[in-house]
Amino acid sequence: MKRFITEIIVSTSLLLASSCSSVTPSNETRVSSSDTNHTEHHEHTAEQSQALVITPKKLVVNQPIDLVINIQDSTGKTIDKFDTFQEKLMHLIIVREDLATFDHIHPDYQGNGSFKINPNFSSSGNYYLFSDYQPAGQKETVSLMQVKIPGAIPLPKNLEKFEKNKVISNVKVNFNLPDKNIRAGQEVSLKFAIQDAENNQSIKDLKPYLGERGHLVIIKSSSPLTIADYIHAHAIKNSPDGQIEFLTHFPQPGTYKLWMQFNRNGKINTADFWVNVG
Ligand SMILES: [Cu+2]
Repeated sequence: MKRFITEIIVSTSLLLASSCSSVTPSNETRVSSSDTNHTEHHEHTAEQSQALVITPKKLVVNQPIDLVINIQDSTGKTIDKFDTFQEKLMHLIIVREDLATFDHIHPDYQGNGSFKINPNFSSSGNYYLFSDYQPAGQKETVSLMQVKIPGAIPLPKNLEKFEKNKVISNVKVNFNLPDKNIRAGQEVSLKFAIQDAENNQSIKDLKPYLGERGHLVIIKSSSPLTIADYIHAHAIKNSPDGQIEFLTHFPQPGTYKLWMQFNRNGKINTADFWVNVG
């Protein structure tokens, strides 16, 4: 274990409880300033948990890196029992700070509050790890961790486009916004129509992915990223065939990136989009 050091320790809040956590000292002002639209969901609990990521000393690009995530309560005591939700014990979203990269992985539970992953970071930069888990008998919790991969940060290849149609693995995803002007705090329905890219026929044989028709992760473009920037929307049951629909709200004005994932013939596809929220 000598080669492991604790890279960064970050505390957490319960999901949607965006203002009751401190992240790293440098993040504190952001966190406390971003809670206005969350008050209706706000829940405090004494049993806050935190996630620590343990990394090797040497972090290099384009090589699988062994990371250990330890879950503890606010006093540092190990939390070792978790409830399964959406078919897994932990859902982990890894993004680079500029939201140019996205990974959704399910860490292996080793017991004793410890999860293991082996991600590959394709470039230098600051990466944020949003871990989503449910301590036994408690609520779904999101913990934020950070890993810095040293080295030169590549310039963005091209500016992001606000396209509403993407073709992924021969599947065309059409993103239908309810309104051109989305407002912060309003409930909005986000619809994704799924078509065969060759004949534009609606695809009606999507398989469930983690128990739902699709999964949608939304993160507000911010620096640094905080837990308050993370939204995990759930698909609506019984939406029409060939369509994946989510009900959510954007807490604050800003620019958000959306990653919508779905299962076609056993392959998970990810379509990403940007939206402006006023
Ligand atoms: Cu997941």
